[in-house]
Amino acid sequence: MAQRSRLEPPASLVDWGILVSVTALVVTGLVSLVTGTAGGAWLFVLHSVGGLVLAVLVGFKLRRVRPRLTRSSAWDRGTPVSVLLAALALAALVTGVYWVVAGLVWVGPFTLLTVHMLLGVLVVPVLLWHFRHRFRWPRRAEVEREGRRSALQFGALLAGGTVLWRLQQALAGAGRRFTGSKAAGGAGNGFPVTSWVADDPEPVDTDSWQLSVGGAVESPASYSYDQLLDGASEAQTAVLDCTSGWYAEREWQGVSVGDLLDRSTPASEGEWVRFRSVTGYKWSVPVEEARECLLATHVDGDPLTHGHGAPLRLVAPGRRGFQWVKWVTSVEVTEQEDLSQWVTIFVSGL
Ligand SMILES: Nc1nc2c(c(=O)[nH]1)N[C@H]1C(S)=C(S)[C@@H](COP(=O)(O)O)O[C@H]1N2
Ligand SMILES: [Mo]
Repeated sequence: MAQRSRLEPPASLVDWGILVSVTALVVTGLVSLVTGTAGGAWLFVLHSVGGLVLAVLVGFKLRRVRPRLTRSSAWDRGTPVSVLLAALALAALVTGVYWVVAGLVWVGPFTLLTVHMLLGVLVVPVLLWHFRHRFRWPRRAEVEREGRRSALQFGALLAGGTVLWRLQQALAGAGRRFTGSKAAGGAGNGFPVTSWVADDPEPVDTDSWQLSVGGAVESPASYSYDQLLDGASEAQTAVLDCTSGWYAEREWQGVSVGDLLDRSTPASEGEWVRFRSVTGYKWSVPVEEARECLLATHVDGDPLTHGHGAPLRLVAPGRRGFQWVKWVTSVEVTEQEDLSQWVTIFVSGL
């Protein structure tokens, strides 16, 4: 067996360290997708530091299991699963680190960050499958004998990861938001057109299109594009920050959702506002927050292009891009949050 370095915890604790860091990475990674305000910046830091810690632990682990992998006589039924898991985890780590260093890299229609996300999510079922073959509780004797020393080793790893993260911030952090997103496009409509999965409708005919305001309101209403433009116009500067890793700070012009709601008088039990696209794509926002949102017809003074959601798109400051519904055709006040939105965003347009 290879000599263990001073910084290396015993085998079973390396494995448990890997489990803890993978769990932290999956949870922070997923929650970061719905985090758009600076109060959640620590999540992104934790995710970066966790990734660096995992890289070191995986290094220890690979060194340990290499003899078992390279000798075919040592293979068993669990080995292919282990190899698949190692490949996925390494690919997730490499894409994550490369994303941090290189920024907006496109892989066909996807950004490298989206690829990283898919790899990271795939790790979960393969890890559970790996457990069916290899799961073991930590050996008690090992914990008693080396627990204190291991705690120090894990502490050193965390500290090392944090220093590396600070260094990376100083070297490659410029031009990035706390979400890691990089600025894309210059002004106006010049930023990437993105749909979450399959939404790609025909251009909406502005002459026949209508916006309906309904649900739990006293006076439902319906507006043509011209009627909307005639109403009170409002402008807001806000950042569209897509979870695929880019952002666009723009001035958006359109109608205030608060004004629209006032004109229809929401019922007192209305707690949520659901914005629905012509494609079925939808998202709900608490009514007080929705009042501060904008339904934009224009960006930087230019009419929205079709790809960006013409004739009307939601501008929801502090929320991630996927919640900025494009091609909006209905605004409904509801009593409850519409949780089916989590399915709809994946299947609308299919
Ligand atoms: N109807 C609809 N709205 C949508 C989407 C979609 O797929 N369908 N994609 C969302 C995503 S993931 C992002 S990042 C933004 C992108 O807006 P853009 O294409 O104008 O850049 O729109 C959001 N609104
Ligand atoms: Mo997005």
